[in-house]
Amino acid sequence: MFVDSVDLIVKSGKGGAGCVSFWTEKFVIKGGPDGGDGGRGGAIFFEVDNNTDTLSTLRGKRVMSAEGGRPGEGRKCYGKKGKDLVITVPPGTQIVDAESGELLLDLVEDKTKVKFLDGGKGGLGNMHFKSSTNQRPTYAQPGLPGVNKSIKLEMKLIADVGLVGYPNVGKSTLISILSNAKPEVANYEFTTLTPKLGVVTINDYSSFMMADIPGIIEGASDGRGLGLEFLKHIERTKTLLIMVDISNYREMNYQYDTLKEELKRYSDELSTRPYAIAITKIDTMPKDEVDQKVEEFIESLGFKVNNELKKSGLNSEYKNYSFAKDFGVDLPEGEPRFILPISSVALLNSETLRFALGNFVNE
Ligand SMILES: Nc1nc2c(ncn2[C@@H]2O[C@H](COP(=O)(O)OP(=O)(O)OP(=O)(O)O)[C@@H](O)[C@H]2O)c(=O)[nH]1
Ligand SMILES: [Mg+2]
Repeated sequence: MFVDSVDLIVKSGKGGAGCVSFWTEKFVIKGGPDGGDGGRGGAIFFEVDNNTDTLSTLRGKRVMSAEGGRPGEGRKCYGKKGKDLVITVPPGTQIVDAESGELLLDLVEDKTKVKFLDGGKGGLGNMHFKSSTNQRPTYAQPGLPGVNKSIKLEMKLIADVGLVGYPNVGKSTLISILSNAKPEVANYEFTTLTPKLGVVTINDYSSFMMADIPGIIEGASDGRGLGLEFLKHIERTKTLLIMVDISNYREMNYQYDTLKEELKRYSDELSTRPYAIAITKIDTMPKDEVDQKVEEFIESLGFKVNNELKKSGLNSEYKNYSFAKDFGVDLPEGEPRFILPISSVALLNSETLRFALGNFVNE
């Protein structure tokens, strides 16, 4: 199962107690105080590591504590500091206060290491309490307690492109031909139950991350299907590739409209995320029919097809419908970056899509 939320109690270490001790030596009758300080308790750190991709290693752990500091000793010896506890998490992990729900840390960048809880301070030994009125203090400070905190760790996927579409439209098939990911592909709905990341290589120097996400259906923002679980995952993708299936029993306009609607109902921010559209499975009908359907679809959305561009189409066999930005004009709000008919089985326009997405995410 894909673990994306874990409850934990973390405890930083208690400080070691200060020591009460007096100097003893042959011929020294009443030596002064020489009790050393206790060591500081271990702190709790979080560290982001790209090589972990789930929170599953933390699953089942209820409490994680750092070591306490050692008590001070005589002869002015300090107690040893408690060992820090470093908790490794994948990028995209948020640490939320379990009681208040407040967001405490948002860990995104690889290698980030943040101190979350300080260890308790060690107590001062009695050597600090000598004064003219009290030359033999029998008092030393206790160490301060560590801090306990109930937290919730939540992981959200980070990807450059998130694949958004109804179940069975070919999302997993697309990621399997463009990237190194090998997700399960099958001819039924909800094959994909957990998101998968894949690296799409453009050339030796450039690549981007694509996320295959479970299918979304109408009502997802109310929790239908995999619902909110799903929407939570795409929140962290930089761009969206909305995939509509030309051969599906659901009309293309219906698929597109509900997808946009669900995104919008989930959050305003998601609905304004830059996006492009892929029309999938165009191998299932003759080319003329594909062209006609695609053009009808585009016009029904109120986007203007530019005939010049339509023909040039990035040397693709099927037309690439590029929009205003290619002329250096600002993209009108809500307009897709491009609309590209594809087939992942017959490999139509799949390389065109690879490069078009590459340009898109690098903008
Ligand atoms: N003819 C044709 N079939 C395709 C194409 N892409 C995918 N399929 C088929 O469509 C079915 C569903 O493909 P998946 O890639 O599993 O679809 P999905 O969108 O990941 O589905 P869920 O994980 O259920 O949301 C499979 O039987 C695929 O072989 C395509 O370009 N052409
Ligand atoms: Mg799938």
